[in-house]
Amino acid sequence: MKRIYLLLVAGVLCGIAVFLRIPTTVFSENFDSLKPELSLVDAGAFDALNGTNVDVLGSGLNGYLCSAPESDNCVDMGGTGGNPQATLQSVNPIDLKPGITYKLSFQLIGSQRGNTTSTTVSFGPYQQTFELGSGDNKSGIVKNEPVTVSVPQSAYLTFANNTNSEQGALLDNVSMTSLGEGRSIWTIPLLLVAACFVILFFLRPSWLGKLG
Ligand SMILES: [Ca+2]
Repeated sequence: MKRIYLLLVAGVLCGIAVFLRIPTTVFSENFDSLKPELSLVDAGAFDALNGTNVDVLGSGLNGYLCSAPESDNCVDMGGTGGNPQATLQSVNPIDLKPGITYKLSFQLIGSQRGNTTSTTVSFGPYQQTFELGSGDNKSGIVKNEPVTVSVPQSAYLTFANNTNSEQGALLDNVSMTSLGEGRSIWTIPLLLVAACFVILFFLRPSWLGKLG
């Protein structure tokens, strides 16, 4: 066996170990732990801003409107009474760092009640407006939309209803993961194996010969 191969293998293993990353969940809300209720100024990990309100729909309260792919509870971006034109914002800002890819997912579906809705989603550099027909359960389904920044910033995730109506788009399954911060569980084992190859490299050639 050529000894230099040992170093090459160790180098490759170290490279894999250093670049191996796992996604980390930085935000997650499916509204399912909330009690379905009308005219709420907060909904789980979100607050309704500026005196607006939302409805949490679910079992016993129009839960049938939370159509697939949504499930159990969802949020009606048009609240009830007062100012129903909701601006729903994450309670806490999320720190965004350069070099890390944040992947945003959420489900916005049409009102299911005959009217068209418009909802703007903002998060750091990401901004998108979704015009959804009543039964449109596809156009507002966003999965793993990558968001990156060039300078560090702290950003709120915001869903803003653009129409003054009590029948808004329906929101569910909001989540965000970051790729680039969390180490894989394989990192340490890979580094240990690489270290073994380096040790073999420094063994005396006569010893190594006995290994084949
Ligand atoms: Ca839900």
